[in-house]
This record gives sequence, C-alpha cells and structure tokens, in this order.
Amino acid sequence: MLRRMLAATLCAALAVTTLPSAAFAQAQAQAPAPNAAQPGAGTTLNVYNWSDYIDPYAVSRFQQETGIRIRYDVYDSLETLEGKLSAGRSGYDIIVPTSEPTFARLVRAGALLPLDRARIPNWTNQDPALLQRVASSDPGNRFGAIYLYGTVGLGIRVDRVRAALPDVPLDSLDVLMQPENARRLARCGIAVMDSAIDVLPSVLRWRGRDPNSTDAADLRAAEEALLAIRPHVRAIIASGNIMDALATGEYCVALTYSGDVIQAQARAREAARGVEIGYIQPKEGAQLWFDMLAIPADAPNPEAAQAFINFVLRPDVMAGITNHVRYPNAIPTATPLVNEAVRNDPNVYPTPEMLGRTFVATQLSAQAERARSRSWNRFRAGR
Ligand code: N2P
Repeated sequence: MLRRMLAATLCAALAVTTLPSAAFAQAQAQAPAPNAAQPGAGTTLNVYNWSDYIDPYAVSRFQQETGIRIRYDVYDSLETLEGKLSAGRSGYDIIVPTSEPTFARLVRAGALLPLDRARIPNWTNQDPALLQRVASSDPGNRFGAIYLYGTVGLGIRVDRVRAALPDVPLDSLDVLMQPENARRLARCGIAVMDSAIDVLPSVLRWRGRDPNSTDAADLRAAEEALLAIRPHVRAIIASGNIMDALATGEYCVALTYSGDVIQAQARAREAARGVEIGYIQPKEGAQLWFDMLAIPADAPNPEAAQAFINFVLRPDVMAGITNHVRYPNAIPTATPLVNEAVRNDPNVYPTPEMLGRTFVATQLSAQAERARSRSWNRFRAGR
C-alpha cells in the first residue's frame, strides 16, 4: 500500500545520493570494536538523513558508546526520499521525513514502526508544545520524535544584492520573485532548490494564495510567477549543492532551507574571503517545517534505531547537532548548551514574532501533488 501511495504522489525522483561526506568517512573509519556487553553491539544501523544535517561527532560517539556501527546515506529533497521509499525495502532503520507532507503520508500508510517509549526515556526531553504542533501529522505522536526544524527563505550575498537592488527592502520574497529584481540579480547568480514540495507553498503564499491550495487557478498563478523569473534563474539544483556554492559566492540569491543558509554564512566567514551571507525569512509568511526521526516498518534493526533516537534526544548531543548544522531543536534543556551566537540568532531560533509569520504545509491529495509536480517540471524546463 505504501508503495502505491508514494508512487502515486511522486514527483520526478532524483537519484539517491549514497556517498558519505568526508566527515562520515572519517567517523565510520573510527567504528569501535564491538563490545559484547552492550545490547546491539556489533550490529549495523542504517541511517538515511538529509545532507549536512548532523554533527559527525554525534555519529562517532554513538558508535563508541553502543558498539553499533552506523552506515549513513544522505538525500537532499523530499522527492528523493519518497522515491527511495516508494521502491520498497529501503533497508534503512532511521529516516528523517518532514512532518508535512512526507511523514504524515508514511504514518497514514502504516509504513512506520510505532516508537517504544520505554526504550526512549529521553523522549520527555522534547518540548510538549512543539510535539503538539506535529501531532496533526501523527495523532498521539506515536511514530516520530522531532529532530530539527526551520523555515524556507532566501540566502543572499549581502553586498551584491544591495548593489543590484539599492532601493529594495531585503525582507520579502519580492527580492527574488519580482521579475524586475530577478532580472537585476541574474548576473550575480540565482539558484532555486529543486523541490516542488518545498518551494511551491512559499510561492503560493507570496502570490497571496493559500499555500496549501489545490485550486487549479492558484497553482497556475504560482507557475506563472515562477516562469516569469525563469529566464533569470541560473540553477534549479539539489538543496545540498546550494550551500557550498552560496558560501563561495557563486550565487547571490538562493531559495532554500534556513539552516543551510546559516551554515553557508558560517563557512563563508571561516574562509574570510569577503563573502557575507544573510538570510531573509519572507515577511509575507515563511514555510515552517519539522523534520522527524522515524523508523520504517521494515527496518532491519529497530532496536538499534530506538537506541539512536534516544541518544539523539540527549540535550548534550542535540546541542552539538544544532551548533554544527544551525537548525533549532525541540529540546529546551539543550538550549543553554548551544553556543550563544547560534542560540541568539533569530534566523536559527526564530523569535515568537517571526514564528507568528510562518505557515505549515498540509498533506495534499495524490492528484494535487501530481499537478504541482507538472507545474514544477514546466518551471524547470522554462516553458
Ligand atoms: C539539510 C536540509 C534540511 C531540511 N541540509 C529540510 N527539511
């Protein structure tokens, strides 16, 4: 059933990325000798997570503490994750789908294992108010723990954008979506992450429509808006490829995930080559999303998966992850352990006022998803 449900709603799935980053190659090389005294020691945990989305130290520490070896693959769009899962028997023990639409769809399809809270004592570290927010995708919070959350917005190379658009306030999707602005930014490089699921809601909202609309006229309006800027867009690429290119100054505007922009900002500062990156959370309403730690129903090693979730929900581990990837977590006791500059950055931890200007996506019908995917393909093709 899952296979059919997902296949029916799939947008063009990209090839799955399975190459671990250098950091992981290193962490994996340090895999510990199995300790027979530890339950699960000597087994392998297969993790499928977003790219640039964990602290490599957390991976090596889990391996050292438990004797469980981690095999780690990455994806960088929900379309890719759904494509992998729809093929069936993914072989993964941990996946990290966004609460809407992918996680909700997996919950409904019976494709996830209920979490055994007795094995996850750190469950209670999560903020009940945030758990409540994701309960609409998972009544009773039975199938997922909150990993990290964030928004969708614009990464900008501040000096270039200021120079190209001296009179434009840098607080709205207008910077990219007004065709005249896009035209003026074309030379310094515009990139849009390749995901209908995670881009169309923001464009609909920018057009003053319901971001979750399934109305054909609304979708046409969003598509027209995208096509109007298409001649000025240099790249529609995987989100994972945007971060480095933004950090090195290859693009001056990128529509992507908040923490990816803040990571690019940190990398650019480290490189000290005069590239200053900023993040714009669109004032007309930014998409707020939550990524969930979940276990596929057919996971080969569910015990190790529960141990991993429990480990990640530790405040010290979570703080390390937030420090590294610049996305906020849902564990209040982790916050004091997060570096001050990260903790006080409103683009990482949005203020209540900023949260008030967000919206969340909801699940769409398979038919609506297909219509969105067709629109997206026309945007990609430029016609
Ligand atoms: C990490 C991107 C994360 C999140 N590179 C999108 N839900």
